[in-house]
Amino acid sequence: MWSRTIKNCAKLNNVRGAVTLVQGEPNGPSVTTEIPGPKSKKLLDELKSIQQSESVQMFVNYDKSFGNYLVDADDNVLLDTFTQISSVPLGYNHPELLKVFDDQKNMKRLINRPALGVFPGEDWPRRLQNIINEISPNLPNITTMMCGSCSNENAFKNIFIAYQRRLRGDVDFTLEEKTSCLMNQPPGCPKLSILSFLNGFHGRTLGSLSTTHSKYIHKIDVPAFDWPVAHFPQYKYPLDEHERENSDEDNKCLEEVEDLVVQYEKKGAPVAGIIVEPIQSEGGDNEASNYFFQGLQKIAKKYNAYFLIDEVQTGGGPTGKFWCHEYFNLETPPDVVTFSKKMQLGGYFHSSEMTPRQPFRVFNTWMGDPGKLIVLESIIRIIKEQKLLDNVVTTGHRLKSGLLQLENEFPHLINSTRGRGTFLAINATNEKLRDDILKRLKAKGVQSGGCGAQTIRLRPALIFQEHHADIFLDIFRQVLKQS
Ligand code: PSZ
Repeated sequence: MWSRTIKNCAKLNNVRGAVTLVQGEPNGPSVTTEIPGPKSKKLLDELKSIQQSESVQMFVNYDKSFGNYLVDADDNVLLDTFTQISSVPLGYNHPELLKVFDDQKNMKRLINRPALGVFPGEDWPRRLQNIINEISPNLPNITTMMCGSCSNENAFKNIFIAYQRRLRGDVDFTLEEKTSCLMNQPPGCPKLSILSFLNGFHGRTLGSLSTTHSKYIHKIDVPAFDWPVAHFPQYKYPLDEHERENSDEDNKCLEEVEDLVVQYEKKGAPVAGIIVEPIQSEGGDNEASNYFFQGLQKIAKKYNAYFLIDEVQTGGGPTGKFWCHEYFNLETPPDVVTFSKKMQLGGYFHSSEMTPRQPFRVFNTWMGDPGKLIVLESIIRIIKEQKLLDNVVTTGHRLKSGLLQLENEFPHLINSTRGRGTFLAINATNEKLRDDILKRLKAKGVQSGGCGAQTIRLRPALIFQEHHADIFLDIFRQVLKQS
């Protein structure tokens, strides 16, 4: 079946005449068992005896998966519009990435994983500088980490450290600070806070979890910091028909942010930082206007709070710009931009002011991974060579206009198409219908994902082209017709 679909694919590309970004992809999805199929179910039983695995949807054959197509253990071929929770930039087994570790020098960077904070390789400064030159959102410094949560977590620490230094000046810590911090007490452990938004998601480690407010199951039973939580704008769609209400909504949310900042200052837990996603992803693909983000940055500046934009899910190109916040026309870069997912390793870009003055304050054993950074270098090269951001914009137009068309055809089932590039979403009229649609899309060979209460989200790879969009839209229409 596999070789047959590959042959068909070559024919299809000739017929359409489109430039194919990855040669040899399957022609389209093909599903021959229920999903999970018998092999996946057997593997699931095995895994269940070892660990909690209720979240597993299927087992994947990572040898056969290719381009935009995921092949499961039962040889079902699925068009992947979800890409491992938005973390696969160039699809599966990209031929150029497969070559990366043929190079023995690269292989040595992979197998000799250093404690980067103490024994970085001789090539490390050059490699980091290249990454900054290639993709930094106008911020001169980078701190590498492992995952999205630990990037935010360490960025918070970095913000608190910088905030306190600004208050204290460049003088030594007092004896009282040094002794009180060992007992988790002020003044060594000051009462500072990070302001975040309802429906935001910034990770699951203890600090980042205090800024995550999407689902109760992520948080329940776990102690949280008493940090301020503001409402994120909830827009009415289509945007051009609700301009006044949506702009009122922006102002209401901005006022609340400012009120909370003042309130927490009075309460003795000043806001040292504001964290926000450019598009709230886990919380339902909620977008906000440039005006809102500009206003947020103004408030941050007015009250000396650092402005952190979490690009863990939006970063790396899926919105059509490398960083989604490039759309916002901010008057200066944010103070911190965190990343992970499509970037392969975690970390954050930041201003020089944020760099701690003493060693070992933002630190851990690995602090990132040179092996992953080398993969990222190739990813960035391919994004540029193949103009993949242009592809995202082109495919995004096709997908978005297709979704709007479907909204018109099935207004009783779906509404509120939104998003940028191929980072798109649409609401079902209720949660049950949404779950049902996702299930039936999968049965017809489309792997997609949900977020928020009733949203279907699209997170394809940057190599998702118009012909993939057409396959998706066609199957989506079939599913809606049967609803
Ligand atoms: O259920 C989960 O733990 C999920 S599902 C999707 C994510 C996590 N996304 C992770 C994420 C994110 O989308 C944003 C905007 N910020 C931080 C994170 C945390 O990244 P990880 O999962 O790498 O720790």
